[in-house]
Amino acid sequence: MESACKKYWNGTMLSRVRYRRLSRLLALWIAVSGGVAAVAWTEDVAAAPVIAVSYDMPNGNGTATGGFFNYWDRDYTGNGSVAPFSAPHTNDGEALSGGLGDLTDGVIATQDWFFVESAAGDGPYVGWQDIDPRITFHFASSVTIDTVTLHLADSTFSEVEPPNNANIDGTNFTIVNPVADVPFSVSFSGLGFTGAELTLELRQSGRWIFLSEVTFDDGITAHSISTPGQVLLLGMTIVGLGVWRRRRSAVLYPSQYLPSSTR
Ligand SMILES: [Ca+2]
Ligand SMILES: [Ca+2]
Ligand SMILES: [Ca+2]
Repeated sequence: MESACKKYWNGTMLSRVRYRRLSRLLALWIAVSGGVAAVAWTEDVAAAPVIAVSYDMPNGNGTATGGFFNYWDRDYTGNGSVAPFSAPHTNDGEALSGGLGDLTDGVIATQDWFFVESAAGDGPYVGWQDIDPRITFHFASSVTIDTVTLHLADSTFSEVEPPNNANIDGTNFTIVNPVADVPFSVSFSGLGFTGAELTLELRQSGRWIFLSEVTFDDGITAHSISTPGQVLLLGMTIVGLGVWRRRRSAVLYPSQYLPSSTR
């Protein structure tokens, strides 16, 4: 009879009650480990980009303003203020509105302007010579923006330098001219902007401003774990809890104390 009430645990003979207690603790450990590992498996996901649906600004300048090439937003999809109004937009400084172009096409210039620009005016930069460009970005609805990033030229030719500062939605930010004269990006974070329209104004240092892209992100960091990891860890937790509950009942009401008809 005694052997029916004993179990072996790691080579040691245990009473059924102790065995169930131990297995209950093991089940609880598995369940808790699953939950803890699920938390540990959680990864931060980068803040999401915010996409503009259009922007308005003065077109870039070119040979008509003394440029070596033409630095227009030539293929901008909206309207120009000078006939024939649609692309190609080949008029220095004309008002562009209602479209997208070089500043939001995902192409970030990594080379100095004289390698990538041309007389055709379809290079990746927009260049302004005698204008402090005021650029108004429009979004499909009210958005949250934490960070604005500008992708600018900083040329070995001193005629092209970063702007002195950027005014974003009424707040001024100083831009330091990097020591290296190569294209670079500069980000302004902690903006706390909410709205459907954001204005960016660049103030010249007295040189040409060359800008190839403007990006926005919402600064909201999401948390996620991979799907296989979720399934595995959730499974561990459920199975562990299930076994723990069964063992807990068994320990509360050990079978030897139950009427023989229920054993
Ligand atoms: Ca671009
Ligand atoms: Ca261009
Ligand atoms: Ca520099």
